[in-house]
Amino acid sequence: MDIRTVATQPYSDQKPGTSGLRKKVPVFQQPNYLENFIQSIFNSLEGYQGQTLVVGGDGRYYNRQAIQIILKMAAANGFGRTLVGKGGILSTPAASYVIRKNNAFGGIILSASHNPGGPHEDFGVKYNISNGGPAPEKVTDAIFANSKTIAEYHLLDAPDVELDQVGRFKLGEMVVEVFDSVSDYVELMQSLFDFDRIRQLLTGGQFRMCMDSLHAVTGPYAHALFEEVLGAPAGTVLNGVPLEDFGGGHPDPNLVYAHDLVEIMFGADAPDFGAASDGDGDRNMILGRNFFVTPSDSLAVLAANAKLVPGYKDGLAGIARSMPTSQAPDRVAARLGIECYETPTGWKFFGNLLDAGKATLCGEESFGTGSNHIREKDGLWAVVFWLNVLAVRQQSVEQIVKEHWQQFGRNYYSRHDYEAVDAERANKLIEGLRAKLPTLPGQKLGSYEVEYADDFSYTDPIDGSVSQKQGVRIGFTDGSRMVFRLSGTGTQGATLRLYLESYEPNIANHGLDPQVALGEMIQLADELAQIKTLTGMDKPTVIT
Ligand code: G16
Repeated sequence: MDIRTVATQPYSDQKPGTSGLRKKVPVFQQPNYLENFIQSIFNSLEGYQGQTLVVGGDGRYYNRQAIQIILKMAAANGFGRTLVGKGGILSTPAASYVIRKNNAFGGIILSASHNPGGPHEDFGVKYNISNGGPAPEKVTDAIFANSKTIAEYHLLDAPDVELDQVGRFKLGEMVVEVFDSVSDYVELMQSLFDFDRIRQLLTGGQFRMCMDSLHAVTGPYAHALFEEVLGAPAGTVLNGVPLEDFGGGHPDPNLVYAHDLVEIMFGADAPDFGAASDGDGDRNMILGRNFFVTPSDSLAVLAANAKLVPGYKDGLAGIARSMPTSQAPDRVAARLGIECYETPTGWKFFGNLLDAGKATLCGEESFGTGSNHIREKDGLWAVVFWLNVLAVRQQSVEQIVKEHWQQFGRNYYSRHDYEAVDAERANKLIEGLRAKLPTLPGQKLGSYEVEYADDFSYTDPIDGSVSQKQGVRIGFTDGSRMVFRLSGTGTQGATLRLYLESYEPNIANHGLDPQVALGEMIQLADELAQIKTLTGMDKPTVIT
């Protein structure tokens, strides 16, 4: 078999975003586009000769074709072994675990996460390092730099690998192991949670749950975990067959896109517990009967109840949350006497804190929760964590969250997304805000007084690396905040995200709709940033 060196021209748009390179499928299908990016990844790495690479994706359209190309390129570039999920499928958390468990050099995960899939929808490529987590900025910067000067790539001329059969194959000098990651993942969950107690809850006849896999990657994992191992009745997992186009849906676990589940959980005779996860299985949404748990509250509740769960019974080293996530977890950390770290948006920023043992639980407002068991957020892990807490406390989701608010106060929270905005207008909006920042502190805005106004900058406490311009934040003297930033995961125009938060210590005021509680802030944000005028939109496209 021959290694072929192919001459190529650089593309100028291969800068990885918040979580890898995400583009429409036809962009990836341009001649040499995927190959350039993969070779740029390899070119930015050192010392991988003979080492192991993990490869898999969320099963979306173009997953299989991309995997064949990546395997042939890995073989031509000198990797010794690749571990590939059966059928090309690996959830992002499972990939992180497999990298760690096998001491792999790294992994390539193919996913555009919660974005739709299909011939004209989204695809993505992300490189994870040996700790199992997304590559930090210094690596993604190097990949981008390589992509701008690339002149050739290497590919093995060989027939396609059989992806649907578990086994060991040779591709040139490289060994390809196709394996099924479901049992590994179930074992990992078993090592952290009290499966006996959860099984009692799920088989006791009193408690019903519903898990919506949105026709994405978690289907096989969820069937095995909830129905086969934990004893929940067949049919507990909805939309559990991964499809290349996610059944035409938007595999994003929020109140807008997980509408089947929302109808069930807010309908008559609703189950006690509902959950959904996203395209690649790292996000989660938690619902009780007629009750939505915001991701920020979910992190805070899990942290406050961690001692009830075997894997975390010895306490937490610290908590970490992304900057736009609400400050509810900070209150729990303060009560527990541990640190709460505030990082930029992007799971990659948690990696160093987890590796250094500074944080045990991490979470983001964008429906991501996870822990030091791997280096990615983990949708099903969050669901099992909640089940463990429910099994021990024998209360409803709503009771648990409301008691939490009684103890810690309620952080009202909402995110307003304005999707597919003209990129120039979106940048103008952010630039306009940046220009106003120096004048804001001390100013009265409605009934609020600005305490600070800045563009978030983060210095990693472990390696000292600095990440600037991570979101415009305006903090008020009563602890309320508004944050503006542009998404780094979209593939069409720009997405403006407005994050709003206010703190309410008084139990008597805990029953408001967040849009009402945050009403004045929403108004102020529009006046300050001229959102309606500059986006040309009357209202957000998605509110979570
Ligand atoms: C990715 C990142 C998350 C981030 C989210 C939203 O999640 O891993 O850390 O919070 O994108 O990012 P943005 O606001 O820039 O769109 P996922 O699930 O898409 O991989």
